[in-house]
Amino acid sequence: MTERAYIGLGSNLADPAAQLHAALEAMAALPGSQLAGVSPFYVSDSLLPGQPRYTNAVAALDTDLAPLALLDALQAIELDQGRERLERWGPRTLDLDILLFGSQAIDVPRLQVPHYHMHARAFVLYPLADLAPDLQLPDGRLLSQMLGDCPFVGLERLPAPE
Ligand code: ROI
Repeated sequence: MTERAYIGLGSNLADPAAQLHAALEAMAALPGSQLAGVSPFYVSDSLLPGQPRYTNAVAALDTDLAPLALLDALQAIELDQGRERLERWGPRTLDLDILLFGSQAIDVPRLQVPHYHMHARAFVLYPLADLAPDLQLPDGRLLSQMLGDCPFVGLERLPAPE
């Protein structure tokens, strides 16, 4: 069955915008998957002090992959783009998070969907709303409500590339 997954992308090392573009190309090439949309890119300070600023975006991916197969594929893309897991929450060349997977709620050790922290992160919610303003989470929460609780502060929306 094809499901629409929303993937959060983030990078704060090694030309972050180029990292995001390369990741989008790799995601578009995944088996049984089609890139259905990409938000604008946003730049913001790291939630942790002392790190370079992050570039973030959200992509919509229509995929026949099962959730854990998609997770494997996204982690392979992260590794391929030089991600090293030096420290938890450390700076990274590429972070790919499954935010939503259709209307499924998933809670296994490797994967929790909806992503736990998305409701509090402007750099996830605003690009997600660019793609799907009327989205509803599996538990019934409306994206529009979550936006109301998460001000657009410190986010800089980059102009669309040519
Ligand atoms: N801060 C921003 N702005 N964007 C991120 O993607 C991001 N990712 C992280 C932490 C370190 C929590 N801060 C972030 O993992």
